[in-house]
Amino acid sequence: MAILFQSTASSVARWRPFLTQAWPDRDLRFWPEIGDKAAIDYALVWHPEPGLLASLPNLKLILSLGAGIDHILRDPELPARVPIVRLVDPYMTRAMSEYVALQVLRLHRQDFAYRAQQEAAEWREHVQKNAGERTVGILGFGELGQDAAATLKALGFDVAGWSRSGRAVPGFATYCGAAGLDALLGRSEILVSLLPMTPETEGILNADLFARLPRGAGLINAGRGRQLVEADLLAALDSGQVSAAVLDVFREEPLPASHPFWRHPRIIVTPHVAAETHPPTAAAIYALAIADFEAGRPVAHVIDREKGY
Ligand code: NDP
Ligand code: OXD
Repeated sequence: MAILFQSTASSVARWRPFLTQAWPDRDLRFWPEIGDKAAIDYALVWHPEPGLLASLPNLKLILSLGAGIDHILRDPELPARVPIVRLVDPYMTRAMSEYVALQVLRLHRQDFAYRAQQEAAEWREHVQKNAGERTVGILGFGELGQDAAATLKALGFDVAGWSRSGRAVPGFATYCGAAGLDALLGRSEILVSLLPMTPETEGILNADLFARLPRGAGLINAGRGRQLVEADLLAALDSGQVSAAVLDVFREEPLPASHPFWRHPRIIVTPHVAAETHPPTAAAIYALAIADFEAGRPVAHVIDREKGY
């Protein structure tokens, strides 16, 4: 009954004490020293190499070391029968809301313009709206999107969300489908993407979408890098259709040093840190998931492979 932890070497060192505390009596295997594969029942993984999970003949549960599970689903040999659990951790959710609030305020308060003016020692005021006069549209209105929305609402912003189902969320206008996306984009001066990576969301942040935003809108992408068509963003920044962008996720990570985003005056790059997995709280969540599984209770946040998130 062993539990495998697979991630980078630095993550193994960071997680080891918390996993040992969560399961003092279990046989824990830390990648790459995994021992007898047949003994492994559970696997906690981040970007597992293709074929690894299929090579564990008695695997019962796959647990993602993040909220997203695209890093698992990309494996063509992924065992079809094994449930996949994604991470929903209030600690991480709050971290994402902090990030979104910081970046929305940066765009709302015209921080890009004032930073550029400081470089040029230029003293010049810009007309400033109040938060209540600004709509923030959130693509992906799930765990992270809804908490970010509540945080922004507390700051006074008008917030609306777009999701697959369009399910009602008290206190917010919600949209779904192509017509709903159109309606949301039309009113979003700041657009935040917190979408999971699926075939439907790949490339969704493209020229056509930017054209439907109010002119000069700001963009924040903390979902996944492959959702953004990078050349379309650069063109939209050049034309002024998008005034500035804050990007936390990229098609290629780490973002190559030669990438134009690093030096663009109206792009802020953060290195996929909007909401990092937090080992102390996450370890307790994984322990509960495995305990529920072993007791025959329903396990929370098992993903729907059909939907892809
Ligand atoms: P959830 O599953 O709780 O929410 C996903 C939301 O996206 C849901 O509202 C869902 O709709 C909506 N959605 C999915 N597909 C579509 C679609 N095709 N069209 C419209 N809406 C869609 O996920 P989380 O909020 O926990 O996480 C979201 C993503 O954030 C993760 O998958 C990951 O990619 C990213 N992330 C990034 C981090 C970072 O540090 N940058 C950290 C953590 C996560 P519905 O409500 O109808 O199901
Ligand atoms: C996640 C992430 O999916 O950090 O949790 O991107």
